[in-house]
Amino acid sequence: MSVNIRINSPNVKYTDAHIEAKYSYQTTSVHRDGNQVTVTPCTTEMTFRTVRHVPRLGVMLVGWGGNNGTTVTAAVLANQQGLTWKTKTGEKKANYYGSFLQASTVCLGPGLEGDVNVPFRDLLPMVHPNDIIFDGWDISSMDLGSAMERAQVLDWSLQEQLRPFMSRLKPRPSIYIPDFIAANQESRADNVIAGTMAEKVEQIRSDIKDFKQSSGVDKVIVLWTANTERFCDIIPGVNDTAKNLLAAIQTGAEVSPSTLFAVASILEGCAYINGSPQNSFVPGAVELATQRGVFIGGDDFKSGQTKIKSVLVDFLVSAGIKPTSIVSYNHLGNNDGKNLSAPQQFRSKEISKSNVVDDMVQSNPVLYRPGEKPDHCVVIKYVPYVGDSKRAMDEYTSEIMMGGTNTVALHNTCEDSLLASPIILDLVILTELCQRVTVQPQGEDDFQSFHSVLALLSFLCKAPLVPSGTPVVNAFFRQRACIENIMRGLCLSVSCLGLPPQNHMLLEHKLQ
Ligand code: NAI
Ligand code: DG6
Repeated sequence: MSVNIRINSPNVKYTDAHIEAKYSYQTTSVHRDGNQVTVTPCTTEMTFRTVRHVPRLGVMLVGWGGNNGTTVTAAVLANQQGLTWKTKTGEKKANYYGSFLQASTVCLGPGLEGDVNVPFRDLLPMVHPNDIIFDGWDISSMDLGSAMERAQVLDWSLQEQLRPFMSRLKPRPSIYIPDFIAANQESRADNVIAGTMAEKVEQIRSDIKDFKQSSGVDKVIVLWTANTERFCDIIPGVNDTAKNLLAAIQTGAEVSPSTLFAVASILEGCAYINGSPQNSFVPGAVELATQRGVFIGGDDFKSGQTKIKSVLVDFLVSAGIKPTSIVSYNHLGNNDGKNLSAPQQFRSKEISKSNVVDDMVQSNPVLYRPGEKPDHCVVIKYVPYVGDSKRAMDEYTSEIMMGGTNTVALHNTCEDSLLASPIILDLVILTELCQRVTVQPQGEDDFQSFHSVLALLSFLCKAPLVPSGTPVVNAFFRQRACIENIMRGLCLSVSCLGLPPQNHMLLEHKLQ
């Protein structure tokens, strides 16, 4: 059941078309001169405007026939139909657990009977996942009913109910350049677009147009959940600027499939999100998105081990404990694990899994000297038998008081695709919401959008893509607070909703 929130404040205005919230953005400017630190509070007045009309959203998945692609599509169909199914532990009902928008709450403040918590999804008008229409591409031609069976993620009795609907869905042919993914994927590639690189991009653009027209959706977001590619080199003259990248596509120079999809989406005005670790967003792609005012976001879904890491290391460092070694071991047996068993594709994943503690470490010069970092080792092994049920084992060793050692060991077993699917939904729904938000700083005539590089998605990504020169935040609760406070302002009146950020001071309970 959804909750209807209306803000009772002169700072928030509701019109038929918009919610407008006046917001006082309070920050501090800090100047350091040797041991002297001067902190100056600053307030910037601004108006947030959110379009209230929620469009019909179409999502095109690259890698639609994979474990994530089939699982997220099946989950939405099951939720739409309110399906239930029997398992050996009892009856289960379709839900959206794991989606912070659908299944987590925000505290609005104290009511007569204690704190009032509402679902995140009810803060502002947002697309409901049940209303998303899916389409997509895959280099494997298998229909989604059979691909769901191949994935071995969902319970069999649920698959039986979904198969008639899933089997009607067929991935469009895709761009296959064998050099970018593991050689062990070749046998899947029976559904590929022929022609030159430029023709392939044109085909993807025409697929987007076709989907938009045939489905009747108002807007389309494209999301890469296909195999992890190897990193590509940043080559001056090839992919360093938008102009060079577009020229390289015409001449057939080396451009990865994921970058070709990014270019096609941007040229169609569709936001593009990268759920895998590779550097699809070469500088030329970022420039193209910025020039065209199209959102891009990524990289690599932050679903399990890394999510815990972005909580645990923040906890240790914030508690004044010094992590000195982090060893993260994984084994899994799905097709993602098979692809990652090749060295270059593993290297892409290793990079995105390894940089996630940097901001937390750098925030504490009491514990770490400049440039000092914990040892950080990431291992991934392919073990077919365990399928999508990934095992992640982590050992965190830290220095505590007076030379003591504190070791924390974790073991996590979980269906990887059931963690990634709700993140896919959050990514596209949050991106769509951001497309309806504009901000007018006081004294300026125009409302402006968020930056094309949509850093707000960082919470959902292992290696957050941020505008050049801006800080990367990995710490989980800082990332979540960023989204929550912007949404509170948008609607409540200190950010999007116009409400002040949640400060957790509870002073009303602490005074005589
Ligand atoms: P999967 O291997 O089951 O699915 C990938 C699909 O992409 C396959 O069906 C494959 O045929 C297809 N494909 C490969 N190249 C393609 C191309 N150029 N165009 C269209 N389709 C193409 O993998 P899964 O488990 O669905 O994961 C997908 C991606 O998400 C992987 O890169 C993985 O590393 C990443 N990821 C997964 C997480 C999870 O928890 N499941 C978390 C973080 C990232
Ligand atoms: C092995 O770790 C396979 C990977 O695709 C991961 O399962 C995926 O990136 C999720 O990683 P994490 O660290 O968020 O659990």
